Amino acid sequence: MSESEFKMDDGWLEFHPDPSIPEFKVPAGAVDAHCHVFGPGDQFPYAPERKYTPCDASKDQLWALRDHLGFERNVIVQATCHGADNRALVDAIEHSGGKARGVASVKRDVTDDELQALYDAGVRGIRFSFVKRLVDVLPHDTLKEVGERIQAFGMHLVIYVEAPDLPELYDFFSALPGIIVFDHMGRPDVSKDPQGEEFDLFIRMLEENDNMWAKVSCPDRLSNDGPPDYSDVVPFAKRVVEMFPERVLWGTDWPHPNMKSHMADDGKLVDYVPKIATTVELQRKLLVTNPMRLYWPEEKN
Ligand code: 0GY
Repeated sequence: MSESEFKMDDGWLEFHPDPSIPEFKVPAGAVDAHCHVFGPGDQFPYAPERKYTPCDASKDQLWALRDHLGFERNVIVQATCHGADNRALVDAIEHSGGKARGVASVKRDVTDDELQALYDAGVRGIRFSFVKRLVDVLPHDTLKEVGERIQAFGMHLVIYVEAPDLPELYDFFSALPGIIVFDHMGRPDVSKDPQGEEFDLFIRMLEENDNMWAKVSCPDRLSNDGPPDYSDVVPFAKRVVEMFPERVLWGTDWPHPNMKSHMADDGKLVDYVPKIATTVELQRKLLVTNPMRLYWPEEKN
């Protein structure tokens, strides 16, 4: 199918209709630790404040992709297009047969009962976006307050931020409690040097804060070289995987919301994994041990 055939009216692309079967066989028990469900919009409406409208992407389509790629579990992450309405996310987790857990978004006035209900449904993380094009207000105060409160629930923070904004947020993030997961390695500009000043700051933050984790996901969002190799992103992700093998996660990002440049073939994204995690041991940590430790800690593996 050509790109134009699955391009939506507003320019955002729909997910790949026919992803390839990956050549890389993921280890048994692998977790796709960053993916989404969207809508369906007539059942679970998109947030009025959203900055883009995604294509509907149902839980059943996500389970089909999981099986197609050889994964066993999913961590479903709330994206900004659903705002703090986590109903689609919770519905998916509750219908996953225990094979999915979640990362939700909440407002500052979330009650303890609501946090407990999210936990009981399978939510283990709360996400905050500092990506300016996606939110109306940067959530410093909410993050600080909610970040403290979720510790008692056994939940962790997930932060979406872009590299140019890290210098001014470095001290703020470093003072936050508990585990903090950074989406997509803090979105480095991969036209820069992977050993250069900008990415060094992200690396230094993880070195200085052993409560911080990174998702080495989304080469398709970061790459200028593009598919199928995403070769310009490889040295960035490889560096993180090798320096912090116990604190990295990976996910497809299906259905790749808000993408206009190209739509990733999810099978080829899986084939990217052995380029950044080059040994069986690193692959197992990235895809199994680490996400299980964070999202299913009660299951020893
Ligand atoms: C974007 C939009 C989002 C991205 C993600 O996981 C993601 O990459 O959710 C969002 O949160 O709405 O343009 O990066």
